[in-house]
Amino acid sequence: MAKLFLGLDSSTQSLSAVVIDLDARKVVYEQSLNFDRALPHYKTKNGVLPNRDPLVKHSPPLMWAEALDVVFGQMKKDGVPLGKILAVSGSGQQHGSVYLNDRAAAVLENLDPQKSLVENLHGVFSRKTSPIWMDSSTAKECAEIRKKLDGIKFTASRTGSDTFERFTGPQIRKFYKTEPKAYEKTAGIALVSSFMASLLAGKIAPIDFGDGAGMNLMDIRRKNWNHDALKATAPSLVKKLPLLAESGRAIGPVSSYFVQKFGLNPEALATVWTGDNPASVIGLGLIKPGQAAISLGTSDTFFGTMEQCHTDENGEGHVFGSPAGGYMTLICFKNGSLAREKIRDLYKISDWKKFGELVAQTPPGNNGGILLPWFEAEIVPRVNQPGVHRFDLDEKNAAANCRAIFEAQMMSMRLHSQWMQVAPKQIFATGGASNDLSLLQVMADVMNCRVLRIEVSKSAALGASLMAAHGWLANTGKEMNWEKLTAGFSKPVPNSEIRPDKKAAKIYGGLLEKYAGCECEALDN
Ligand code: XUL
Repeated sequence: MAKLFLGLDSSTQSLSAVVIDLDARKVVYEQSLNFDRALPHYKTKNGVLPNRDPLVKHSPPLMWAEALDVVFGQMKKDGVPLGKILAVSGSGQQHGSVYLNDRAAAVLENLDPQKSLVENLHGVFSRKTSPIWMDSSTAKECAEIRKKLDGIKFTASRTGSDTFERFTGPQIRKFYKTEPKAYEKTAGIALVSSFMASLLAGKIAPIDFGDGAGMNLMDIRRKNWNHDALKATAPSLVKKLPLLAESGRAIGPVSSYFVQKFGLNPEALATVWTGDNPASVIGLGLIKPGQAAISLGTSDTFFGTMEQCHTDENGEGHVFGSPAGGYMTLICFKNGSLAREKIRDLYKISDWKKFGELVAQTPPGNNGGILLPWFEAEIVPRVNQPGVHRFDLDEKNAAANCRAIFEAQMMSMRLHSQWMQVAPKQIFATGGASNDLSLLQVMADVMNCRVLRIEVSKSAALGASLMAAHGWLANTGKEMNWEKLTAGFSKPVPNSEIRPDKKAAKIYGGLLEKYAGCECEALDN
């Protein structure tokens, strides 16, 4: 009998489902439901509720629950053999939080299949809307918590990250300060991931070590709640938080709601969910320490795996638990594709092919020319005042500026990932701009390691389905190591390997110091 596992990903704009056949090493079903289009009555834009304050970004948790009903209904309609699914896991957009009152636990245990999830959940929230990762309204709370935890270095070494506006702890503190009565009535705080897992399991689900690390509340090394962080955040918080557990671990059989309503296998295991980034790390096959991926998207993201926990003294990068054990890091550079587009448009370059050709026409190291492309306030390094800075670079030279922007982005990644103390052995490149070979050559040369292109559709939901498989195998005494489990699911694009050019790599090794100096100079001004 085929071993089928379901992975769900509740992201900002959509809920996706992936079903894998483990023995055949294949994705056998994929679906995605866009919140704005499928559930317009919530009036969200890109999954977010409108708000007069541009810093406040909330979403309705009922929308996520309704999406689960719709996605299961669609899977049934599409003939997905739900009766044969062995386990379900999932991932959620990180940091977002759901506030439940003291009725929630009982309601979850008795979900009525004659009603919809929305009808069942009526009256279980102590806060109607959920702050999500795009919210940046908690600068004050971040400063307050950071101060109580003795500054950036110690906040990061205890919880894995410095305090960030989107992180759950500062969001909880703001709720406690602005709505103390509603905070008091809150019996349980869930993350998006653990809320969705709770619906599947029919009971309050644990938070996992991956998503838990995005809260500024979990001790990153001991993997339990950090009492100093809890105390610095809000009173009586420990009573409101669920247990912490490994992602993919069995919670119990799925709620009978899904069995009776959609024909889900009554013995299917509901397992602990994680955040979308930790799940993507599994979906991309980043299992071994020293593996890394660079996603060239709207923002550029560097993902890496680490065996030992090292945290960033400067508080720029994040450390989360990896679903495969050990740790993962996430470093987000805001000026990614948007900055590259700005340069493309500035020099009236017709398309990306032409952009790549111009890069290829210029020498590695750009004769020492450096561009700092902070078109927008930057996360890494922290730049509050946007600005574009050129050093030994002629503004009129289009080709040199095309090379300079990508070299700077890669040198910044190399410089600001050094705290991990793991030099990547190979990098998977993904996202729109990874199609361009001249850019990937710069990546390989600056990082001084081989680069392979990888394109995985729905990497978070795929990672979640693999977590479900891992949890089910462990639960049935047939534990399989992660390397074997994920083999064949995320393959690099054939013939896409690019090796560093020794000469070019040497040039960048030398240039890195100059680049760091330019950053310091620009930041000082
Ligand atoms: C990570 C983060 C985002 C969300 C997106 O820290 O905030 O990547 O997880 O869903």
